[in-house]
Amino acid sequence: MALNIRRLDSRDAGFDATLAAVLAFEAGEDAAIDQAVAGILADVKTRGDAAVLDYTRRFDRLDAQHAPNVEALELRADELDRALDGLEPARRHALETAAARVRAFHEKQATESGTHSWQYTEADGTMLGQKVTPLDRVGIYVPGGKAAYPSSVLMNAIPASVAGVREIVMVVPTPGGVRNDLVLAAARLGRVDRVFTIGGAQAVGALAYGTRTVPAVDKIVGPGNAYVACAKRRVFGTVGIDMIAGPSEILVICDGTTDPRWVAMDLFSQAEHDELAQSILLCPDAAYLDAVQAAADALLPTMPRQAVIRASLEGRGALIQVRDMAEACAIANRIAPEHLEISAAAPAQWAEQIRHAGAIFLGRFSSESLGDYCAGPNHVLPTSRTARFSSPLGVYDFIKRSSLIQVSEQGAMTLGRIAAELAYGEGLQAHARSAELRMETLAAPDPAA
Ligand code: HSO
Ligand code: ZN
Repeated sequence: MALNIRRLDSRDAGFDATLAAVLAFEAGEDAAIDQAVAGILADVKTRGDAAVLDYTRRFDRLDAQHAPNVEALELRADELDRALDGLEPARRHALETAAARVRAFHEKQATESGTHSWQYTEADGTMLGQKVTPLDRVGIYVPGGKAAYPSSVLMNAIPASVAGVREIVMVVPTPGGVRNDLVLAAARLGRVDRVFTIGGAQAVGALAYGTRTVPAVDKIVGPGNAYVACAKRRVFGTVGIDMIAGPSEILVICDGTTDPRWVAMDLFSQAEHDELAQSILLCPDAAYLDAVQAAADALLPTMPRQAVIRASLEGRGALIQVRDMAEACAIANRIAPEHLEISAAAPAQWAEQIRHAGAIFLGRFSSESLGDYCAGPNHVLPTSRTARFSSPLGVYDFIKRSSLIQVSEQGAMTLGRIAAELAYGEGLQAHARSAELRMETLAAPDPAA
């Protein structure tokens, strides 16, 4: 059956409203999930290991023999080594190459300003600056089951490791006791320090509050199901969190000269993640949109995940005819997609016009899937139009800054006068006097002189 993908034309009256409706996405907070998560978190906070053990046995179907205590749920370093050594050689080579490329990109990112300390000294000797410190301890959540992506382990662990985080703790549920060796091998290559086979809201709680066995971390990153997302929202403030990612998105802008099968498959590649994923194509050429539709129809039956792809493309996908490439760029800025492919002969001139996108793929050979695995940049990207104000996960998410202020005697006189004046204006006497006491001492004649 042909794919029934929505076809739009930017010249049509009502296009703006239609586009807004296609883009609309409500994360939909579920009150029942929120209540369940609140209970689990409170229980982990008060009962610690005992609660983590109870929920893990229940939700991951483990008996007392396999999960006698939380200590037994921690993997030893040699178990990660064995997972890596046991991989089929081509798989292992691919994972190692991906890890090396992702590390190289993030090492380059770490040389940027913003990830380094700096300071300057004013004429009167006052020094001001910024001191950068990596986080002490980070928790990485890795989903279990079919959504367990080894590539995501690399993408979360490597920037933390490059940033200099002292300890990286990973949690991954093993429902029924089944381990994913590719995930464990990725943890090894990502230089994860400790791995606990726990998951769900109870794992988020354990990382946020700490238990006898699981150390409390300073920030929790990584994707998860609705329970995990809800738990991360709830522990935010006690710990830092990364973004709460929405479904994957791809926007392709094409000048109409790329092989339509390539573009159809690129749309499929994000559609296959999730029924709610969003794949959109913008092109000035109506005949080309027809060709992509035909290619998609021909290719769909060959896809193991065709049901997911169909649901995504028919529910949230669109093939949109635009006036020209410049208009395509303007619409792309409105969509602010997670991934943008500029599949065109001269991509740079169009990329210049893009202001909002998580990752921009230039030229027809830059398929988004290469970015997902091994190009080097991070694949954890802002979704649901948040690229308007946020950035890919990076080294900068695993450091923080402290301000440095060292005031000279001369500075204490000039700054003291300004501070005291403003403090009296705010009615804060102690602030004013704190500055003035120093000024008075400095202004008094030196008895030794
Ligand atoms: N495209 C996903 C990441 C991913 N793709 C993992 C494959 N594996 C992020 O939007
Ligand atoms: Zn992907």
